[in-house]
Amino acid sequence: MIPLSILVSLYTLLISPPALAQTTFLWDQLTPGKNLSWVTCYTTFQCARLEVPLDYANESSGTADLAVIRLPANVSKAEYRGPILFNPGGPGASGVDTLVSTGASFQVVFGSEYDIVSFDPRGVSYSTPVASFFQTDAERALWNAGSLPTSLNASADALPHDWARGSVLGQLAAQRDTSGILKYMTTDNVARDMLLITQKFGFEKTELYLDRWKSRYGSVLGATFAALFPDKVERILIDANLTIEATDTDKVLQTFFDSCVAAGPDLCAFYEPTASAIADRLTALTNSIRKQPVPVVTPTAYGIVDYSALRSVLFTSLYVPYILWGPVAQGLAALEAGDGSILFSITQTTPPFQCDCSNNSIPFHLNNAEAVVAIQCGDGVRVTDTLDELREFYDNAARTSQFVEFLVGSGRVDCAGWEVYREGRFLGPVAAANTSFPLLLLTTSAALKTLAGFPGSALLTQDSPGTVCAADIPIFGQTGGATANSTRKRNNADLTQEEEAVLAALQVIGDAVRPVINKKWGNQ
Ligand SMILES: *[C@@H]1O[C@H](CO)[C@@H](O)[C@H](O)[C@H]1NC(C)=O
Ligand SMILES: *[C@@H]1O[C@H](CO)[C@@H](O)[C@H](O)[C@H]1NC(C)=O
Ligand SMILES: *[C@@H]1O[C@H](CO)[C@@H](O)[C@H](O)[C@H]1NC(C)=O
Ligand SMILES: *[C@@H]1O[C@H](CO)[C@@H](O)[C@H](O)[C@H]1NC(C)=O
Ligand SMILES: *[C@@H]1O[C@H](CO)[C@@H](O)[C@H](O)[C@H]1NC(C)=O
Ligand SMILES: *[C@@H]1O[C@H](CO)[C@@H](O)[C@H](O)[C@H]1NC(C)=O
Ligand SMILES: *[C@@H]1O[C@H](CO)[C@@H](O)[C@H](O)[C@H]1NC(C)=O
Ligand SMILES: CC(=O)N[C@H]1CO[C@H](CO)[C@@H](O)[C@@H]1O
Repeated sequence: MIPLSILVSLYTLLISPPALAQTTFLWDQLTPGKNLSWVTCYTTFQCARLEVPLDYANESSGTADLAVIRLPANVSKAEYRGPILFNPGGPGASGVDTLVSTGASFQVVFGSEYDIVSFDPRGVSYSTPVASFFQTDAERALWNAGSLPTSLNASADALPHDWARGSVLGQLAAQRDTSGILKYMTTDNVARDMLLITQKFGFEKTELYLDRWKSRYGSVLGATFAALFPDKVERILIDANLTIEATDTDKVLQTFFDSCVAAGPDLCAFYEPTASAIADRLTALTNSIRKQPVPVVTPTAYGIVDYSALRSVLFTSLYVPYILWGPVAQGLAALEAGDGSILFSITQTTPPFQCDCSNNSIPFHLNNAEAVVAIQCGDGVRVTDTLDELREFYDNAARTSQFVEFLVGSGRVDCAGWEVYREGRFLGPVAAANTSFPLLLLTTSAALKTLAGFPGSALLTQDSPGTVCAADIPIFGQTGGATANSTRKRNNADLTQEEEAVLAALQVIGDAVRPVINKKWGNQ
């Protein structure tokens, strides 16, 4: 029997962490150890804290303690097939929080002969030490509030402003990194941790499965794992590397227009008889919103739909057409009529920050913002650009995409002030002479470069904007309203009961990780 552990990296622009997991288990009361000693947690799950070296190249560098969670297999020992490792992507998202809400569905999809396993990556959430640049939740919320949303084309000073904020954050991070965790949060170390977790289950080889949620980071993590440990790969399935490249965004937007025309006025609220008429209508609306933002006050929330908000909703929707294009079309039509509430509700999926000022205790759990920056900046080559150089970079990139305003921020502009880098971090090439089993990539876009790096791998393309096959469900097949609901009509006649159950479970998973866009970092 093939030992199997699978990495599932679900894409999120950012995962909105289920509130449930924060309150119901006290991780700090678990004793970390070099083995996985499980205790019951979150009712049906088991939790353990695993000690890992901060620096795998230097055992005296100290340790980090990973929060590891599993939904145990429910079969006899003979039928047991090992762990399936799930990484929630981001980077910076909590695997624990995500698994608590999706574990049961994963087990339906993969089968109860597997342990469904996840973990908070080093520096993230319940793993300690935690990456944190702020001393209180209120301090963090105030900083983040100043950075939303983030079109670098919103005004002439948007880019310099973003650059300056990145510089503040970079200095803050360096100054407040008392635990020294930051430079060890790189993706190569996360890959090493995944292998160690697999080994602690008594398995040597890993099967990686990266889910269809277009995770640029998931793809990076999976490919890094394969490049570092080609002989530890049982199989890797990278499902839909939908890194939307600069040049792709314009094509995907065109598909939005084309699909809207094809769907007709009943299903697409922003319908016009031709794609170019829709494009013109959108341009007119965008120009009008730039001049005059729309205030929104609902019984539960309030805010502004301005140029940045409109552009970021559009941009985000390019990644998840099936979920957001219906509501976005409705939102655009309503916005034209002066009602910003639908578009606002798409951006505002989490409740506003409420300060419990009586007790600002650390360590922080919701440190996603810090984790994203630490991993994203720390992974890369040091950015030494001056503001003039960044502007030039932006202008060049603008020639390839009309959404460059969201594409060059993270990783380039935001990292220009980052100071904490680890010598010897993995900088590629993301390739391996021969993995111990071919990679399988399910994708809608050019993953060909990756394939070229891994001889013998295979590519399976599936429908989505930009490719050839027919969709099994129309993008505008469902007018879901502002609340995304991926329960969609399919031609289910041929499905068995078991297939129906798997489909339903996949929809639960998809809904749990659908993107939220009212956060500063990670929208790439
Ligand atoms: C961890 O598990 C291994 C293998 O079961 C065992 O040999 C070792 O003693 C354990 N270590 C600790 C610290 O419990
Ligand atoms: C290993 O880590 C220790 C503790 O941080 C440090 O003192 C030592 O210089 C490191 N060794 C190497 C070879 O980097
Ligand atoms: C994902 O696609 C991008 C762009 O086509 C490519 O650069 C990257 O290597 C791909 N990664 C994987 C893991 O397929
Ligand atoms: C603050 O919260 C921490 C952790 O939840 C708790 O241990 C501590 O007792 C609380 N302090 C006060 C003053 O409530
Ligand atoms: C910025 O916005 C203006 C007005 O909407 C638009 O014409 C221009 O193409 C945008 N430029 C970039 C680089 O995004
Ligand atoms: C790649 O690895 C497989 C299995 O380990 C082996 O059978 C094959 O000969 C290798 N191919 C190359 C080109 O090294
Ligand atoms: C989604 O839509 C389906 C069918 O319209 C409905 O039965 C279901 O309750 C909805 N789910 C949510 C979470 O709104
Ligand atoms: C083999 C095994 O572990 N079976 C268990 C699966 O789950 C049911 C319900 O929780 C238990 O009753 C079985 O013992």
